Amino acid sequence: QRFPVVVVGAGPAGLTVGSVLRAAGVDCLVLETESRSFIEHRPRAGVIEEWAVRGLERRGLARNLLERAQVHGECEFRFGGERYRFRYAELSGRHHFVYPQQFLVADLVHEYADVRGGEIRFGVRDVRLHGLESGRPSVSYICAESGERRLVECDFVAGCDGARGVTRAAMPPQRVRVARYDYGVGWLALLAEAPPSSDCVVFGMHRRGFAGHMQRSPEVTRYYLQCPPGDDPGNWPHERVWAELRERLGAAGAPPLTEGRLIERRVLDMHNYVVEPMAFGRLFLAGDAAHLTAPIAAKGMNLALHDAFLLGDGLVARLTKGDDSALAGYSATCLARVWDYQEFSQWLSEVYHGTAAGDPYRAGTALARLRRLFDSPVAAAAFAEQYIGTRTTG
Ligand code: RFL
Repeated sequence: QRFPVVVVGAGPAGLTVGSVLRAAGVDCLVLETESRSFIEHRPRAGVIEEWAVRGLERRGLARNLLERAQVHGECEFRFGGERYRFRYAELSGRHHFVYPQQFLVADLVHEYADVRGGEIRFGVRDVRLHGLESGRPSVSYICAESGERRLVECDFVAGCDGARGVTRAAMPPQRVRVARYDYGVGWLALLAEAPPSSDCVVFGMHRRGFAGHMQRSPEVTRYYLQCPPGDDPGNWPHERVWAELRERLGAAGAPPLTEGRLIERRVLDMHNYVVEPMAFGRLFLAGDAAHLTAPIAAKGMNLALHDAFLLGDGLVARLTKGDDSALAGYSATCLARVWDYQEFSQWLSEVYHGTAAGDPYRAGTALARLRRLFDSPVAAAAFAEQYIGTRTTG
């Protein structure tokens, strides 16, 4: 069997690449280890930057999102027992769209497969890439139904299989550099069956650790609690979670938290990596497969979409017009935004975690960064630009 493009992974990156290809009449095959139902119900991200929404809209992929997403232009920092509203839309002219990742994935699966006629094979096992440096690469996998190994020939492979995928490992170590950064903290990621307790995202900086509140839908709210890396979620029973959230998000005049059943409780160790370059031979990585950004600055899915727009457009230019220029510049263009977001994430991590670091020096500088946002209009404008991701374009 032969397809011009094989996309490994049906996350936001892979499905967007596939949809862009299908819209241009380029055939492709998407391989996914999980089932359709699993990926359409896997909760993760929820905050999408306006430029990414517009990118989806231009490619005909944002109809439901634009109808159903909440639009946000403010966030709130709580520290020293006080609340500080930060009105970033007033400063940047841009908003965030709150739309759970699984809804976007479901929309993209529908558009790619049901509307644009693209093929997805679910439940595949043991995906392997072959001949990436030749002009005729191929991908093989174990088929879910038959248990047999199948081989698909192609011109290009899009490695969109996320942080735990296999495509990154197909790049020879001597040809890529992997830069890593470990924040040394964990976050307990929670989903509560409860309406939001504020009309915007809330960040709590507290000597006991960071806490975050993010709307997902009228019925479900995401919370985060800083914890030791590798902590056991079993150490966090319902009562302890809510007591800690109340303490760390407490501030004068803040509305009380609306409690609810915890439907997700996972410990995420905060670390990042960046693979450079994001291409090897006929393989192009996109999204978390190429770069992981801990959810500190809510950037991961946005970067995945940015890569996918560029990769989809680049593959279309190459396969329909023989124009190689976009693919040649793909890695460098993506990495400019990736490193910009990495730096912001590192800066923001110190703001969130410095207060609880047990080091008065780090606590002092974290507080200085926070105060600067509220007493320097120039610092506030710069923060707004990075928070909403408007500086870099493409
Ligand atoms: P995904 O979404 O991980 O999709 C990869 C797909 O590949 C499949 N797969 C394979 N398929 C075939 N063969 C293999 N060998 C395979 N191995 C894996 C997987 O099953 C999956 O379907 O990667 P993609 O497309 O690059 O998208 C990246 C985003 O999912 C990720 O960056 C975000 O979820 C990060 N993130 C957030 N990003 C934001 O922009 N805003 C947020 O608010 C935000 N919140 C979050 C987040 C990530 C979180 N977690 C769980 C780490 C909140 C959390 C809690």
